Amino acid sequence: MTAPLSDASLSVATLPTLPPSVARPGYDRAACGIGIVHFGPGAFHRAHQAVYTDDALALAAHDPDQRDWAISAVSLKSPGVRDALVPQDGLYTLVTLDRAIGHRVIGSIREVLCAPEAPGQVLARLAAPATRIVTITVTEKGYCLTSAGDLDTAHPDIAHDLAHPEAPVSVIGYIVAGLRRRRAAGLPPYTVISCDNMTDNGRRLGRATTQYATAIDADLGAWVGDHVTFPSTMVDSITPATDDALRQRVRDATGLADAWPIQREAFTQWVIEDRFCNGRPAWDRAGVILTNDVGAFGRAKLRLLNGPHSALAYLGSLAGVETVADAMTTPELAGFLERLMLRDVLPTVTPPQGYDLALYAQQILERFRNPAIRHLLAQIAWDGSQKLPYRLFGVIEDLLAQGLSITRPALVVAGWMHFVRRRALDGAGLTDPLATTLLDIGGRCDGTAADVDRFLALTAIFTGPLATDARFRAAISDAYARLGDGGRAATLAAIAAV
Ligand code: CS2
Repeated sequence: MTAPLSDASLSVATLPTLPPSVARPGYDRAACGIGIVHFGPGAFHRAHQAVYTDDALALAAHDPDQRDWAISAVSLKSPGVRDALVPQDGLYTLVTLDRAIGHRVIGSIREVLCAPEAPGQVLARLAAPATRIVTITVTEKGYCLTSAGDLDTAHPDIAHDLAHPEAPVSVIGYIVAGLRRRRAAGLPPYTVISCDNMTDNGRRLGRATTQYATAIDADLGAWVGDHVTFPSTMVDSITPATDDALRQRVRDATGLADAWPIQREAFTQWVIEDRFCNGRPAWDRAGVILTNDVGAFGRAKLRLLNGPHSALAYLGSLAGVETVADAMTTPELAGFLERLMLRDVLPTVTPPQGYDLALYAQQILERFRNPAIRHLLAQIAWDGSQKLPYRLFGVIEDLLAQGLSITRPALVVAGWMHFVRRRALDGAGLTDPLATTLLDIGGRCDGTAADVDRFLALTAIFTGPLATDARFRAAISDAYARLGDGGRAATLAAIAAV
C-alpha cells in the first residue's frame, strides 16, 4: 500500500491508499450503469439514499440484474456539488458520529450534473431507457405547492416552466419533461420518489406533477396519472451541515482531502411505499422498509422528531443556545421538550404496526442528546414557514378537536414569531422563501398582541380551520406575551413554566 501524499485528494486513483479503518465501495463501480436520477444532492441525500444504494450495490454485487442502479446526481441551482465531486469521481466520505466514529467512502454517485449548465444532459439522462427511478430531496419549498397542496402556478419557476416546458428550471418541470420524452419514445416511465419531510410526500408530489403535466398537455397528464407511481416515504437520519472541522477530521482519518464530506448520526431509517412502476434496487436487502402504510411512519416521525426539533430551534435560539445537544443539557428546554413530546404530541400519533411509540420517543430524545454531534439550531430554524405546518399544525388541530390544551405547541409557534421579529430587529436576515414578507412583518412588530395578528394574516402559512380558530389565536397571543423580550433567564423561565 502506498502511503498517501499529504496533499492527495479522494478519487478512484487514491482509493487504494486509504487506511484499512476506512470502508470503501465493495463492488465494481465501473460495472454499474446509472439507473437513478437524483434531484438535490445536498448533505441529506448523500447521508441517506446514496448510502442505502451503496449498500444495495454491494449486497447485490454478484447479481448482474441488480447492478445498474448507480446515481446521476443533479443540482437544480448551484454548481457547488458538481465542482466538489467531479474531481473526486463522485466519491465522498461519510462520517458517522456516535459513541464510535465511522469513516466510509460512498461510491453510488457516478455522475454529477448542474442542471442550469447542462440542461440537455439532464433531459437525456431522464429519457434514457436505463433510468428507472427519480428520487428527490429539494426541501419543502422546492415542490412549489400552495398551502392547500396544489401546484402553485404563480410560483416564478412553475410559471416559467409552463411557458417553456422544454427548458425547465423546477424539479417538477424536469420530471415532466423527462416523462414527456419517454412517452414520445414509447418507453415506460420512471418511479418518482419524494424524500422530503412532508406528510404524504408522494401523494402531494404526484398530484402536483399530474396537475403540471395536464396544464401542458391533457393526454400527457392522463398518461402520468395512469402510469407513473409516486411512492410516499419516511426518511430519517440527523445530518448536520458540513463544516471545516469535519473536513479536517476526514483528512486526519483518511489521509486524503475531501472537498465535501458528509456527517450524520449512526441511526438511519428509510420507509418506502411499495409502489414501483419500473423496478428498484435491492434496497430491502440494505435495510429499507417497504410497506403499504408509510403514512403512519411519516406522521410519527414528523410529529415526534421534526416538530420537537423545530421547537428547540426557535425556543433554544431565543434562549441563546447554539446546538441541539446543548439544548438537551439545558434543563428548562429538555423538560419542555419531553412534556411536549410525551404529553401533547404522542397522544395524537397512531403508531405504525408493531411500533412502541413511547420507546420511539425515548430513542429520539436519546438521539438529540448525542454529544458527538454539533447540530446547529440555526440550521433547523431555516424555512420555518414551510416546516411548521407539516410538523406542528396537525398536532394542534388534533388536540383542539379533542378539546385538549395547546399551550405548549402554541409556545413553539409564538417562539417562531419572536425569532422572526428578533432577526428583523437585529437586521440579521432569515433563510426562508417568505423571508421578505416575514422580515417586513417582524420589523413592524411592537411586542404586543397585534404582532400575532400580523403573522396569523399570512394565508400562505396559516390556512384552513386553524387560521380562524379563536382558541388558536388566544393560545398564541398568550404564549407570545409570556415569551416577551426578556434575556436568557426570563426566556428559560417562561419555557419551564408550561
Ligand atoms: C431537521 C431535519 O433541519 C431540520 O429541519 O428537523 O433535517 C432532521 O434532522 C431530519 O429530518 C432527521 O431525519
